[in-house]
Amino acid sequence: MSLITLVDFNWHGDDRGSLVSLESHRNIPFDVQRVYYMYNTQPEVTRGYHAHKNLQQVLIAINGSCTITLDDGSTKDSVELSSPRQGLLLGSHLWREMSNFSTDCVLLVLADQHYDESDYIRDYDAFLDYISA
Ligand code: T46
Repeated sequence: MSLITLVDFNWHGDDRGSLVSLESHRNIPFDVQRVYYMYNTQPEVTRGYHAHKNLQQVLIAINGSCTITLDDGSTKDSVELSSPRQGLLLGSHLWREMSNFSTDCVLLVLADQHYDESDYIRDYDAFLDYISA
């Protein structure tokens, strides 16, 4: 089974441009508690290298593109995000890496929890121990 769950957002386009709306419990499957975004990430940089104990997120490349690789300890899957009309649903207990950022990439993230460093598992062996416990 693939670890990649993509959501296609409705968009409103006309001769003025395009608009996408994100709403909790409509096209975002949780209460949004936090929004953050990454930009100015250089193509040779890889981010992430962690998992979460209890966090749901939706990742959207609202400009440019990047690759997300997910790992549940036995399977690895990758997806390129390159559309502001599509989000990647990202649950807990998945090791994540982000790479191949285009120089113009803006990666927007909606999260269902406030920032909490104690929710992070930043060591891969500790992640394997955590999910097998
Ligand atoms: C994730 C992937 C997709 C904060 O102070 N508040 C925040 O809300 C976040 C997300 C980060 N930070 C601080 C913590 C670090 O000092 O910003 C710094 C960079 O964070 P980090 O190294 O965790 O960034 P990424 O890109 O490796 O991971 C981020 C999220 O942290 C993570 O939850 O799932 O994006």
